[in-house]
Amino acid sequence: MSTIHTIPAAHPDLTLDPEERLDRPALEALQLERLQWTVHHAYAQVPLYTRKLDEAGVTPDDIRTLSDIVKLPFTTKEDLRSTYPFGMFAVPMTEVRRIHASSGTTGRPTVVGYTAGDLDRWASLIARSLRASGIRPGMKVHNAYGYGLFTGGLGAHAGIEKLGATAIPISGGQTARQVQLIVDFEPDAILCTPSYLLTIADAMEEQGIDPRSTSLKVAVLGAEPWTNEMRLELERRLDIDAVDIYGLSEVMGPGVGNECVETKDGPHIWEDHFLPEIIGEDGAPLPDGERGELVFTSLTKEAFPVLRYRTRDLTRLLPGTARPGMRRIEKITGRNDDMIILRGVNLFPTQIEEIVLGIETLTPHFILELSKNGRMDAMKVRIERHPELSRETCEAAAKVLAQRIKVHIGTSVDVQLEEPGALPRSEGKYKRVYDLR
Ligand code: DLL
Repeated sequence: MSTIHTIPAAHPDLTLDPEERLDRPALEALQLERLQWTVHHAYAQVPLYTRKLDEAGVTPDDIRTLSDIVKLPFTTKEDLRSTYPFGMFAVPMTEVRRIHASSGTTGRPTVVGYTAGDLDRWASLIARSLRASGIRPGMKVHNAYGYGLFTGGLGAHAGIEKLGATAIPISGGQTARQVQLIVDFEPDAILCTPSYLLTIADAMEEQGIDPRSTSLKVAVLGAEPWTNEMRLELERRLDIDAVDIYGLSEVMGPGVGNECVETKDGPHIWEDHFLPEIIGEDGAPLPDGERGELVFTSLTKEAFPVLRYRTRDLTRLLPGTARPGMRRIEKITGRNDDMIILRGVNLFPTQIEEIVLGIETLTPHFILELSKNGRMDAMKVRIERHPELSRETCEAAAKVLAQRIKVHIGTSVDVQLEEPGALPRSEGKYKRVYDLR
């Protein structure tokens, strides 16, 4: 690699990776070198990429600058499914040290693989992410992401150890036990989905433990969309810093990007390993700052390189702040797949979350039910009433919710109050929407 031009560290007390201090020109030079390697590697080793590039009339040598990336065809979830299980692997199976798979709620799971080098880079990126979140060597980390084929548990685990922190590999579920171990082991940090942290906080209260009184100082939350309102709610209830970790199995797993605790302004993408783009609905690239679908090209992956993978996550690219050389994404509040179209109005569940959390007399426990009312689509917000407030206060709060949804989103919904504890609790990725149509 050419000379590293470093920019001053935002926080001189932190030992950052040298790449985290690269200025934009140096980072882009590194990206180009790695992009060219990746395209050659994918084209030579993965028949689907050979075919797609041939069909598009592009050869790896056509990638001379970073902007040449637009010449490459997109890769979709369907492409990955069509090669199930191992057709996208770019190294012999004997070189694959680990396999993960996406949940596959809609069809076949997507299977991904990692070489020893991939696993090492992944662990380093998790270590970088945890450090950006405020976790330091020597701290104890309660890892409640699910262990198994899901990338969350084992992915985060390796990074905790790599950082020099202590991993507590509890995995997801058994909430009462989670609370017990938080009390007994006194971890400094917790890793889980934001909805599961809410479940844990409730369970603490049920056991008579003040969630603000525990040893926890930091939560590194991701794997599902969540809002800044939810961040404030969790920070207030648990007296912690809540930081956003982003990633997806197809591109690596957790740690594709992470927020910095000092700014909490959306995940910085670790651009030395992943090249992000934003595209419009027609697939045309959009400039930084404009909202659209996030697309990634991996830059260092050996076993499972991806070229212009369409994530279906909606966000925009913003300039770096705490790591000035690396761009950020705006906090992801929706996926293409989550969008609800209700009588011509597009809405995302996180928009409802934002409104719910803005009304103090409501609880954050709600689900959305979609049904048909004659030929019209209808949506019901089922929300648990506040256990300590009177019926009248809760009913008034439900009315305010319906009004605010009407004003801010532009659609009428029914709000139905439920008894405390009536709705399912999260144990990982929360299922918020029930489509009964
Ligand atoms: O959820 C990887 C992960 C594990 C990320 C633990 C963070 C923490 P998948 O199961 O493949 O991988 O799901 C990926 O989850 O495309 C987003 O839609 C969503 N997602 C992940 N992180 C965030 C986040 C893991 N921080 C899909 N904010 C992605 C919003 C997120 N959505």
